[in-house]
Amino acid sequence: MAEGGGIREKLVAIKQAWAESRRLITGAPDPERAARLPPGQRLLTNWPVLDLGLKPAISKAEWRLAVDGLVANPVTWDWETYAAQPQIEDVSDIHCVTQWSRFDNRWSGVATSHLLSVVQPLPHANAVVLHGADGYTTNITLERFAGDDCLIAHAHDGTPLTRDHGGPVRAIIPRWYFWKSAKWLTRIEVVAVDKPGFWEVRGYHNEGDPWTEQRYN
Ligand SMILES: Nc1nc2c(c(=O)[nH]1)N[C@H]1C(S)=C(S)[C@@H](COP(=O)(O)O)O[C@H]1N2
Ligand SMILES: [Mo]
Repeated sequence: MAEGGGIREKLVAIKQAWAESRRLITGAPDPERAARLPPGQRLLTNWPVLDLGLKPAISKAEWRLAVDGLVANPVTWDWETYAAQPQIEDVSDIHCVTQWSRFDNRWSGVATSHLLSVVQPLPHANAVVLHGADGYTTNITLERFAGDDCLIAHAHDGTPLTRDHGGPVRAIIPRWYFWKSAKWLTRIEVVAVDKPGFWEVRGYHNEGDPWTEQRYN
């Protein structure tokens, strides 16, 4: 009985420790995860689809990415040229202005810093306008666009981007709200004077930092 009593004590101690750490309680505060969730956001594990109701169907064969405006070396990449560029992976969190966030998205594609090194923005270039094949546009400062977590992405968690999520290629700008991450990316316009995009002219903030809730202006 002495041994059985010892086991019982251990089991009680384990469960007591669980109670102290609030183990198994759904929604128990997890400081690490809470610190990653910007104010006013809730965490999802699924991945909602948001767009203007128009989802262009673009095959890899017909897809082109034009980079023009204030650059020394404008380019138009077809799929083969894009795929031949150095590829990177980056894991980042999505924060949508409609209050959902999704952690740990693994993006594959070409670093925006690499793209900029190819096209060589001119000294008076300050911002880029990303154009989607659905007519969508969004603006970002050149400095933010050049961030080392920003990609021209073709895959998410190892799977080619679906048409719903902006395939074959979309922008990923992790430190801003997700509306800055243009889907069906076909043109990057480098400009001197910031040019508000589709949502930016409709009341969304010109920047979009989730941590200071730059949702609307
Ligand atoms: N081309 C294009 N890109 C877009 C949009 C759009 O309507 N068209 N919507 C933006 C918004 S508001 C969000 S929240 C995200 C949604 O991306 P998802 O559908 O992959 O979740 O795409 C952004 N990029
Ligand atoms: Mo959005």
